[in-house]
Amino acid sequence: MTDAAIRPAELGSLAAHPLDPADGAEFLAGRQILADAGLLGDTARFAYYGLEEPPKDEVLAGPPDGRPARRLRAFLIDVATGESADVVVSLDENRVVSHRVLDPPSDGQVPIISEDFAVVEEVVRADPGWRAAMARRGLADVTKIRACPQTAGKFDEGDDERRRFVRVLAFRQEREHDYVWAHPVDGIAAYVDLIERKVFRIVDEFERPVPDESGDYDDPAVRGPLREGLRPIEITQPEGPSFTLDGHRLRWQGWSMRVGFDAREGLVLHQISLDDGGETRPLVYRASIPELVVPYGDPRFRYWQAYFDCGEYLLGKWTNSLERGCDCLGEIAYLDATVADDFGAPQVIRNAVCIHEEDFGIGWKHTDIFNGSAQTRRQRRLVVSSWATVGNYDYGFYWYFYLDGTIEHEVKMTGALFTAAYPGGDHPHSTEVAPGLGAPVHQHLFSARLDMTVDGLANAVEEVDLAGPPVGPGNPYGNAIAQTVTRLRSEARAVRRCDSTRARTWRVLSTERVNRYGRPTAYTLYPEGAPVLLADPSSSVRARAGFAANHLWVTRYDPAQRYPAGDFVNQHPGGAGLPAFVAGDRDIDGTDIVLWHTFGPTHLPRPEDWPVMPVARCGFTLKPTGFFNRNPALDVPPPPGHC
Ligand SMILES: [Cu+2]
Repeated sequence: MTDAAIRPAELGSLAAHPLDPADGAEFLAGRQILADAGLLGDTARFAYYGLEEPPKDEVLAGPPDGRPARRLRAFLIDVATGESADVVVSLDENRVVSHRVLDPPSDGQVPIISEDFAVVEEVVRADPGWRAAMARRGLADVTKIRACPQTAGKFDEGDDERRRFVRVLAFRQEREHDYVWAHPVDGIAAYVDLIERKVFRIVDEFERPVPDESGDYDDPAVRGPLREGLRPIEITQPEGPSFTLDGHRLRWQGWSMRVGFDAREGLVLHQISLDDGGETRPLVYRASIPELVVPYGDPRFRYWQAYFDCGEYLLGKWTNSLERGCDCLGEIAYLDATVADDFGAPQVIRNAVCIHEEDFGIGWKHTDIFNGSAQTRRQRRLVVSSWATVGNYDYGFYWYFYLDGTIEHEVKMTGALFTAAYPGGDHPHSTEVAPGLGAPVHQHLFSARLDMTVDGLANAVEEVDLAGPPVGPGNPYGNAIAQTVTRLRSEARAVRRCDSTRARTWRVLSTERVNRYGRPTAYTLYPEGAPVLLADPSSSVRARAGFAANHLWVTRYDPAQRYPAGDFVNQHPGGAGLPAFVAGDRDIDGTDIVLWHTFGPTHLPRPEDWPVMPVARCGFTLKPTGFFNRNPALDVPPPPGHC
């Protein structure tokens, strides 16, 4: 792409609020500032480009002149030299605000860029050593081998420290439509230096036959005949939906929020609040899933396999365009998203965010045996969702808002398993999912960043356990169940794990407001309690994904602390992010705090997950706990005409 193709739009930006995502005009204006500052030579690429959100106090105070201050952050890389920089530009002041050149051995590398994928395939196919290794496996025609670049992680590999590189696995694709995940070429990895554009090492440990059975589920011969008997389900809302969308501001049944988007985090929600009898009560200032790590448990030559889908691959950039009737049913409102390509040029993802409401079964119901009352109310929920495809997996991120004040986050995981040749026998690290085809065990560990504002900025966190105390004077018959409430007063003390044997939850409370019982208004985080990171404490991935070693972290709000594994995750040596954030052990009692919650499955693949995986779900729930004085859904009217 030539520079002439990229010009600031005539139209100007449409951003109306400081938290609105950067739009195309802004990306181009920022790009011009970077070009004028001499930072965009022919070999410069954007590894990240997005809104640099203003600090919270500025947003809450409102812009002094009524116009939001707009800044953009870019991670730039010179693909000829590898020099990378973290740059912030001010669109209002038309200048570069900060420019820091990275030192990759200590800072890490900027994320993978789109052109890396094409470069890698070209490089390995041209490499004589790799070609010879493939020929030995009977794969002489390298045009029929697809290269799958994987982030390198960080291991003690001597002089590789300064290289920007990926480790490349191979899959056979004999015909254009072959499903490559069915045909892994196992035992070999090529390490490709992305700057030198060459293979600098080949690890060739073993050879196994390439599994041959097709997994192409588009092929009727593979899929089999389609089942019959599914009659139509139509969802109609004759009076339209019950929500309103004004720019990025969404309102529904007392809920209010701003729907944002970022190339790294994907869907971001801001300023979630609830209207309670005419009063706007804040709950969450910002909610997102800023990291997702997928560490694999195969100890052989692919021991390094662990993807940080946000920090290394920019999950939001791979967001799908959704289709009404396929991805979302009912009365849908869509928001487009704008991301930047490698050259900083805006790319619009049409229908990136889906907003709709769903009937959700019974909300509450009671048949009273004494007064004869028989009442039923329907539950429904507002759904804000988006989907991203990162490599072999597809992830749907769903935020749900209910009539009773509950917030839920659900991730739906589907797509293709990452595969290898099955080693045979009963293998502890993988499952045979097709003849000779193995799927290694792995984890999907998400980090939710929940910048809480329960009835204001002054919040605190309590851990609540439920257990049966031993028989004694206070429990003579042994039937007692008691709650143990522990205030988590500092960051170090708030590094916690789930305990499902005690129904452990974490309560975020206001230190300034009480309910009619004199107790703090609160919301409670209900975790699922799946395992944290299973890698050994001495492992590289444990150092780099320290956040995933615990279910809960609480930090004092700091606008610079946005990413649980740190700003530059790719090839980072470890220790960044949450472990570093809490090292100062700041006070978190009665102040502006951020909750970080690790969740997600440990996935031992099943044959039923092949060739495409049925959606698996994970997530967490936030429920009002004395935030209201009674059931807030008592005012939901009965279903018209039926009950
Ligand atoms: Cu999985």
